[in-house]
Amino acid sequence: MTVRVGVIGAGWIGLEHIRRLTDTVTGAKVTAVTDIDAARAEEAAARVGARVLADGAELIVAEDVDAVLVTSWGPTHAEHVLNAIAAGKPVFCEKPLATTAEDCLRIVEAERAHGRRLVQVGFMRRYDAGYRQLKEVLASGGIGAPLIVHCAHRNPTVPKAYTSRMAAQDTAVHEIDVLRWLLDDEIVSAQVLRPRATTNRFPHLTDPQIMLFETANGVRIDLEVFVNCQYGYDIQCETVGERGLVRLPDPAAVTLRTEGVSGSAVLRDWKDRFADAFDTEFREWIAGIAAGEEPTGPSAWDGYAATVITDAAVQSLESDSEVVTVDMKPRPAFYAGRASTGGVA
Ligand code: NAD
Ligand code: ISE
Repeated sequence: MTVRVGVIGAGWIGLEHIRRLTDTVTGAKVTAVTDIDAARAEEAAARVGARVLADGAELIVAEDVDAVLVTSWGPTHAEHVLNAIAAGKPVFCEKPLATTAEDCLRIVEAERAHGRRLVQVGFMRRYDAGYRQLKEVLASGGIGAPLIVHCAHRNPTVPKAYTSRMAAQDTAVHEIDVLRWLLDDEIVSAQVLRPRATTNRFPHLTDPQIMLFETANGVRIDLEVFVNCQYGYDIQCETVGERGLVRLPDPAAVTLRTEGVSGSAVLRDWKDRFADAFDTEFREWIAGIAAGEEPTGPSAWDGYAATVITDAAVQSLESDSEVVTVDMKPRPAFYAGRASTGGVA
């Protein structure tokens, strides 16, 4: 069966995923595209022989659309995801699921009322080979109970429109999701500290930030978010357990010795760092739909949890580094009994 996908939002990541679904993932075909920028939609659709539809609402109910991909701006996600659930179609939504906890809960409630999982959120790190190895070590008890996690999320630079809140909402949200999954534990509090600021930042931006999280089991997480670090795109994650530690591998790269220096290049871009993870994420999503199965990737509940935790981090940043308790509703049994593991138990 070929899964016919309709894409809402033909911007940067929309185009990447259209290319991925067309060239890399077998069993998928992009049949419809919409964008509020009509020229973008026309161009994206023409490349893959899809048709252009007027808006998300029309695309979601189209007869030649089996599954929906939402890659529009964050504040528009909730409307499209709710429409897809109403139409009973699987929907893959790039992060964030929605920009408010209330909208995330509306999606959770709509999906529960539907009675079957339809929603998957684009937290692609669960599909990264290195994170999957980390997960296997932790789940097998290879280092004993995890106690402390040290992380860093560094980008060479960000555009001027990037705000201090986005360090949590746009950037740290990936660690928040992947750590909940890696540790199989819930984050219960957040605190954001402001170290000395880089002189390479824009005047409006608090950069770097140190985010401290605590989990229900008492694991302490420190995460450095530094989005103008200049030197490259660098993702670090090290978990210290009772009997050892396990560290996320750097992407494979040759070692170069030249001009008196030995070393390897650091990637510049998250698109390259997680390209394989995005491919795997879409292969698994499409294969599941083709087999008539519920999605196994990050769920609407995971999307809700990530939004509530990033809200707590933003509140801490904006309240002079208070420790903020995460105000999360209890997880409904509907999600407890369903996979949201990205394929790894
Ligand atoms: P972008 O601005 O390049 O593209 C968004 C596109 O959506 C634009 O073409 C815009 O015209 C269109 N659009 C906006 N509202 C629309 C609507 N209601 N209907 C149809 N089209 C609409 O942004 P982007 O960088 O591609 O990001 C899009 C989403 O993907 C964001 O939510 C972002 O957080 C997420 N994202 C995820 C990752 C990741 O690592 N998983 C990386 C980048 C972006
Ligand atoms: C971007 O929006 C992403 O989602 C990337 O994965 C992340 O690494 C980057 O910091 C964000 O700005």
